[in-house]
Amino acid sequence: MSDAIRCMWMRGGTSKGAYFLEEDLPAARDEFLLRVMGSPDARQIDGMGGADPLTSKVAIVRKSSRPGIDVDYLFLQVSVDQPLVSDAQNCGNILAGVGPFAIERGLVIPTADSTEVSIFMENTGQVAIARVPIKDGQPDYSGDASIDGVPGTASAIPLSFKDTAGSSCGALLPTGNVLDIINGVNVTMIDNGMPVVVLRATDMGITGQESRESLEANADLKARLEAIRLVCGPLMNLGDVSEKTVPKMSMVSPATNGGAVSTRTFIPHRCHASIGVLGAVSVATAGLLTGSVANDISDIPDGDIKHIMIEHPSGSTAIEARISGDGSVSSTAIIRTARKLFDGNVFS
Ligand code: NQM
Repeated sequence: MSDAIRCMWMRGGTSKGAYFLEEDLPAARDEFLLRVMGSPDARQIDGMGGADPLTSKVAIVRKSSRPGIDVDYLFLQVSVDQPLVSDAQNCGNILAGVGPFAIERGLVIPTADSTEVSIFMENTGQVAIARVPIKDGQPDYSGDASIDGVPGTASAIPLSFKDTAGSSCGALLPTGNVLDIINGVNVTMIDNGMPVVVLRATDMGITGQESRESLEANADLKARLEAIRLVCGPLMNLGDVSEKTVPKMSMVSPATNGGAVSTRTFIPHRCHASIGVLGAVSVATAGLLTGSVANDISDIPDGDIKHIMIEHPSGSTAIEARISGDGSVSSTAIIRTARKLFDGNVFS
């Protein structure tokens, strides 16, 4: 293959990847995407991928035919070192680039100085609303918002989510329990937009303040996490997860920088440099649930609109959670930023 395919490279939140219009993709899609990223290869030397799961991501976007929805977004994770392209998870960071991309490609006509883009997330069948700042009829990427894990500032793109409970697992608590014991370890299996197994860091023999590098070098910890994950997958209605990137494994400990809780998250075989958007929403939700492994160590603010700071190796991520009368989370929101990095043709 050597065809030129139209592609935009964007940073979305704390991730980076290739954005395509669905109509531009060849029929042998997965084979093409593996060639584009340079997978499988730990260094992705023969492709555009950044040798990290967070920079080996793809968004496929098309105009939506669903009532009230502007665009449909399919997220694909291209494995770095295996010949795998997976749609088994969503990505709230790459989502941050979808609104600007849709405007850049003319799928959404911008209005005034900010435009709302409604996005159907095909991986989980749910809707997100992105508010994209506009200048001179185009997305305005420059601004003064900063997010931990990304140097410098850019314009804020608020993302809001509704009805994310049970996105992939069918229920917020797929086992019906707020706490289960797997391989002798207390866990909370939860899905509020991203399937996550929440564990206490101390139960896994770490403090929860270690660096990404030192956790990735801890072979014993990684083996224990993976053994627990493989048991949790079927219990979370995800089937055999040995070749899936869900559930994520988030080890929690008390916050040390004024946040609600501190996290170290495996996604699932590399430790996240920060934490995924929907992963953070799921961990924040676990912190709200009495009896979960995160509840008694999370410092949750009062009120029906809560700003919950999830600490991670690069700083923290603030989640806004709206609580309904019955105490459940009715909607969540987060500020992300995005940047157009390249627009042109990619070759396979
Ligand atoms: O949880 C990484 C990321 C993600 C996913 C991952 C994400 C989310 O940081 O919504 O954004 O967990 O694989 O891009």
